[in-house]
Amino acid sequence: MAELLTRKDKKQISQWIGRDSQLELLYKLSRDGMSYQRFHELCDNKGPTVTIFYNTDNNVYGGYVSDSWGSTGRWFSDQKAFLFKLHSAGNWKPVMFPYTSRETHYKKHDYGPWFHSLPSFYSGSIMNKSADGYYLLHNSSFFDGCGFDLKGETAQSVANGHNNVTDLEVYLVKDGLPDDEMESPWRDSSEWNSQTFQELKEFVANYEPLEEMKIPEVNILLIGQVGAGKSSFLNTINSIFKGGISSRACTGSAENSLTKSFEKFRIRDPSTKKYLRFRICDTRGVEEGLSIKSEDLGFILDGNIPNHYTFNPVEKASTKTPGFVKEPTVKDRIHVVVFVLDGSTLDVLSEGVVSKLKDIKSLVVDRGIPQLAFLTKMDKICETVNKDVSKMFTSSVVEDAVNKAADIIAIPRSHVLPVKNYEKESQLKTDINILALTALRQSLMFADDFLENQYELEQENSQTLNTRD
Ligand SMILES: Nc1nc2c(ncn2[C@@H]2O[C@H](COP(=O)(O)OP(=O)(O)OP(=O)(O)O)[C@@H](O)[C@H]2O)c(=O)[nH]1
Ligand SMILES: [Mg+2]
Repeated sequence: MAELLTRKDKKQISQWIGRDSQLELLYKLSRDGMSYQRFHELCDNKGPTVTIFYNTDNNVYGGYVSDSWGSTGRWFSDQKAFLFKLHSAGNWKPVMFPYTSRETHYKKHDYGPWFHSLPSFYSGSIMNKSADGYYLLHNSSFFDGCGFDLKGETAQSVANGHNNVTDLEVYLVKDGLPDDEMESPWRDSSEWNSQTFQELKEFVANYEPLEEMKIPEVNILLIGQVGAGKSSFLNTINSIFKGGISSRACTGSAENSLTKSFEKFRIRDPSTKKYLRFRICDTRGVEEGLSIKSEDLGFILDGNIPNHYTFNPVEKASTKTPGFVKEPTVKDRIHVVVFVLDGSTLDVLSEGVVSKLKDIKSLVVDRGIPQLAFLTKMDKICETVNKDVSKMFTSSVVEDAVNKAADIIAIPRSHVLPVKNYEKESQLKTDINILALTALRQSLMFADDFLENQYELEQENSQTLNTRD
């Protein structure tokens, strides 16, 4: 029977325990029954365990003990024990409640896994499954704060005030590689070596927009939530070509978007001193309230907004805006849109921001512009990637985040590219370069697809005109 705990949950628990751990399912209420005998048969003397409760309101919470369960009939005190919550009404909201004082858990032959503040079942409380298919677990002293620091939370905030569960699982905690590292990659990638880097760099350096369209460069628009790493991506690409860490666009964290204007950056290849044949267009971030306006965005996509235009949070751009391009041609337009998403905040992305991103997406779709998503800050969600960026495509945490981002923007998973921008580094790193250039190469290829469509359209239109003549 399938385990309910996700890889992300396991990773979080492993981080709280403080060492790389694998979790192996020992006891499962829905499989083994509400039986203290089965619980002790399967869990006694096995080693440290984590117990997870899944309540009927989609709250997931539990407890960890560093010693084995047993049947000796007394309370134990474990300073390494902790309680926690993982999901609140279906949303991932992990909080750990550390040990404070006194005893932490009770080991008796006719009790299930039993913590101070978090009981389960014992011989006097065992009931059958309810008619609705859930299990009524004991709930006196439930999250009353005894033994653990609940950080202001209560039974109400953690579990909606009740301990009726659809399941309960006990996992053995074993030392070992965190199981976010997969044996085979979830996406094929090139070798992580300097040859791959050079090939990608050459592709980008030699890129030319579709010849027939006769435009100097393609425009790649970066759009996304405030602080997602749009400006940092531009800096990352610029650093790669400059050969050292650079900071053309201002980056950092601020309550509202740090980038206030529309900037169409060009990048120069120092070896040829020539400008590369694309522009990376940086914009103000999407946020609730002072966000970039849909009308402004429509003008950007169509090529009406001039370079260096400063977004006005209260007034949208209009034909009276200085420099407004009244009759934009294909060279002024946006040729590919990249949604830049912060991979470390996908779970807490506000509904307001998600709905703004969806509005933007429909503007892009209406115009037939290809779309991609760059998922940044992968180093923040996966320790393995933080230590070694080349583990990006064997990290299950990254794969989960990519799938989630694809769902949010509603684009194919293969169009979501995980990246790691330069931020704390003082020197260039081949693996980071490979990721960023892979993302850029994909954007250029998509831009060419758009140009190809435009060219075909132009051809068809001129044929129609010729036939009429
Ligand atoms: N760890 C980590 N931090 C990143 C990454 N990308 C960006 N950051 C950091 O995130 C913060 C925001 O980055 P920016 O590039 O300014 O974000 P932005 O999307 O341009 O934000 P606004 O202009 O304010 O809308 C900065 O402190 C960056 O250093 C990344 O891949 N990993
Ligand atoms: Mg910015």
